[in-house]
Amino acid sequence: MSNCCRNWRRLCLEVGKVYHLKHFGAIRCFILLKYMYIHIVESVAAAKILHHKRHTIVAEAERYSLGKKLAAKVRGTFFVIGRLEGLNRRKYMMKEKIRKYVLDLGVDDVGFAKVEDYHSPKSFAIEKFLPGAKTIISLAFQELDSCESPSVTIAMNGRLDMNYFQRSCSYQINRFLKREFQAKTVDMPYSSPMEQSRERMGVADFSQRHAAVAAGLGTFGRHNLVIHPRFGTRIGLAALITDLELEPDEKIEQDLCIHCDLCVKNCPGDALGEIGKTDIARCIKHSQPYGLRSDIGFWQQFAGSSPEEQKKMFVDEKYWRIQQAHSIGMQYYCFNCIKSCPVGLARK
Ligand code: B12
Ligand code: SF4
Ligand code: SF4
Repeated sequence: MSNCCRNWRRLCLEVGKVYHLKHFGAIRCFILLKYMYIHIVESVAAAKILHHKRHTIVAEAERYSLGKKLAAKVRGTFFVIGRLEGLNRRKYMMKEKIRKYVLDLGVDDVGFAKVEDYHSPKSFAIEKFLPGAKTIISLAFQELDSCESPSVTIAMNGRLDMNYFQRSCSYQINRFLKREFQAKTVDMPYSSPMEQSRERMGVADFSQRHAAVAAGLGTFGRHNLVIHPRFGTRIGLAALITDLELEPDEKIEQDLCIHCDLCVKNCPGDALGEIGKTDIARCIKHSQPYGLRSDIGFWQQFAGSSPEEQKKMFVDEKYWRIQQAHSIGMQYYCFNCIKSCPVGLARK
């Protein structure tokens, strides 16, 4: 063990609040940033900074007491150090094991929320999906740069890649939770399937956005999408619901939207005029021009057409686009509110 590592450990013991360093080996330390990311600092330089700032840490740590957690601030970075004992510690370690598994799969971020903290006005109750559910595990996947391609084919293809990956991750995480903790878990749909009924009219059974916000993965932006503090709007969301009781992550309090209104200005359908509401009909016209509405319109027109006109309709590109949208299960033609949002771009 290097001196630096020993110093770091001693420092932590003196602060008296770190119990889980050994899980990360020499000179790695367990750090949660302000937004509750896990950062594992592996560099000697980082450990040295901590060592030299020892008194600052103690002083700052006293200042940033957050209930059961303790925060220390060094050079603008918050270190949140858990004081964990007994059951809490076991829950915490279980959560960290899950977090590690999830991030190792290549998921970009993961957050945990108590079922009671999920409040979505139009969603079904969580009990409907899994009786006895305790925790929502929300996953964030970075959109590929494909979403910014001038070619809509490429943008759609990139989204499909992300969707396949997300499905595979959800499946593997579900299996892992069963294998490791004998947990009952269900995967929540990324988009479809959703209950098809007159009452619901295209509202999903479960809101991925509200789950992500509850799990501390981001906040709602002016465009009504979730903004992640690192990846901005360029994220897709997925979630699992489990009967495991896990420590929830803290919600992000800061408003991550910088209110530049670029999303509003670049919306071709003028669907974001009203704050806190997406005009769905206006959005769909541009984002899903070959979705269900268009399909119904096609067949209505077909029914009222002569045999000659019907033949022509089948060789029209509109029909081919409708068919393609259905067969690939991906109908989005507009990504403007995602790609015009500047939050998170500075890190690229
Ligand atoms: C159906 C659907 C659509 C429909 C209708 C959306 C709708 N109902 O608002 C249409 C076709 C319009 C659509 C468009 C888009 N969608 Co869409 N959509 C969905 C889907 C499948 C279900 C949405 C839903 O019914 N939610 C459930 C109900 C219960 O939510 P809700 O209560 O109606 O919530 C709305 C309001 O109450 C309001 N709201 C509630 N609380 C608060 C609080 C604050 C502070 C604010 C500001 C607003 C707000 O915000 C919500 C949006 O209007 C979700 C996936 C999912 N299952 O969640 C993806 C999803 C929301 N879509 C997504 C995306 C990216 C898009 C598009 C950019 C298209 C694209 N190219 O991908 C556009 C963006 C439109 C926009 N700016 O809002 C992503 C969002 C990712 C993110 N970063 O947040 C999701 C989560 C898919 C995913 N799994 O990643 N979508
Ligand atoms: S997807 Fe396109 S049409 Fe829909 S809200 Fe976003 S920018 Fe507007
Ligand atoms: S484009 Fe600007 S106003 Fe719109 S969500 Fe992003 S930061 Fe907020």
